[in-house]
Amino acid sequence: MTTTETQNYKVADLSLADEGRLLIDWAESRMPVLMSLREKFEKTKPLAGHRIAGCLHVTKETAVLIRTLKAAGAEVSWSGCNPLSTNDAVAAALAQEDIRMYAWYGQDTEGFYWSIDRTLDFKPTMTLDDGADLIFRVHSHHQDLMEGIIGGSEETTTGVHRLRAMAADGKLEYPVIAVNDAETKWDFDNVYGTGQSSLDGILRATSVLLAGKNFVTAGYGHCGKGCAMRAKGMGANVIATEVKPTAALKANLEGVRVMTMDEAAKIGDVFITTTGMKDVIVKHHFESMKDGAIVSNTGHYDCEINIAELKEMAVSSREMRDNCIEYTLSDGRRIYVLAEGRLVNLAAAEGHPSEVMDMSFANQFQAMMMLAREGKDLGKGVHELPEELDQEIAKIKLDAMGLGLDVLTPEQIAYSTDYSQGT
Ligand code: 3DD
Repeated sequence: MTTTETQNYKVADLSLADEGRLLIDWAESRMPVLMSLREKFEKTKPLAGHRIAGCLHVTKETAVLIRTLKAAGAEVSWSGCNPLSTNDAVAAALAQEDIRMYAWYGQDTEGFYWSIDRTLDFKPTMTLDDGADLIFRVHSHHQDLMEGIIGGSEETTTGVHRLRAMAADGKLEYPVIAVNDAETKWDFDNVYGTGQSSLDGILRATSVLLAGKNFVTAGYGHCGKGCAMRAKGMGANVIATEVKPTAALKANLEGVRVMTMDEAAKIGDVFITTTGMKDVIVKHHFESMKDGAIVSNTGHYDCEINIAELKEMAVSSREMRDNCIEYTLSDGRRIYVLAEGRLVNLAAAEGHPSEVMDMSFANQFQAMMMLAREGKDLGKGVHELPEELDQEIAKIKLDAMGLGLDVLTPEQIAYSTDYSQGT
């Protein structure tokens, strides 16, 4: 693949920039919270003097976050956090907007880490991550930059889990804000975003009818629940597999059948893994699957479906459609893998809708502001955003949606702390 490269960017094709600008305009028209933050801070530029290195899926929504960080005064460099999630038109548009952009769809492993390294050339003062690959790269290959870094942020569940493990091991050398743990992120992005975008990816890659199909979600956490909810809405018979008793119980009480993956493998038509765990669908599951079974993943890394074992079992394979490879087994059964087992919502579609990323990225913006204000006072480790921020973000969203809120009267406020009034 030929790319367009200068010292300050490497993208697939700069001539796609016009298309990228249209996509970003579309996203901006549906992200009122971020746009209100941009309007609020573009004059005072509180992030002036800061250099933010980002490693997060390069989508039309991420472009709105990047533009907002820049409008608030920051210098920004960026790489994609997954080899298959970069929208090349958006990357091209950002490369023309004085953003140090190193991202292109279909990167190999070398290109992926080369891109991360380039984003560090301007010696960032803050890092912004989705999956902790950037923070981990700084710790493993660029310790010399640590002194100049005030702190970082982390977008996703898997990344926060990884950073908490690093901190527990005493290996996390600077403060990181867990954006994923903000309610206006996880309870919207992970549920409604993942639910809609994962089905979007499955349908773009297969165009199968979901109604009547046995739809198996491995995991019934926020993401799995979102996928189950949306599949149910499309008329699928939803099945959940779990390792956590309370999650399995919730699935059952919400009308989702619960069984082991060994059992689900025999009857499933469409599978999606949402667990963040490795080897969730493996060889003996493929051996049980029906002819025509479709497997996909929406977890951050591509470790949940053991494709290497499927490749060993298959006697042949062929690419049926974009992001859809057919593996034929020795007895003639065919199994379809979507997006090479990578996150199907971003690799085969456009990720979550702008409306929900609006709140996730408002939290990212506020995390950068918090680091600029008090990062030096935050100790090493994983930190949370202040809870009141959630209500602030949700209120801006509601206002933009024209949805009214009731307000507690003084008497009600007094009542809420008056323990003397019983039945
Ligand atoms: N993620 C999903 N859709 C996205 C989009 N449209 N732009 C950027 C990132 C996007 C990933 C996030 O959901 C992140 O919150 C995660 O992985 O948890």
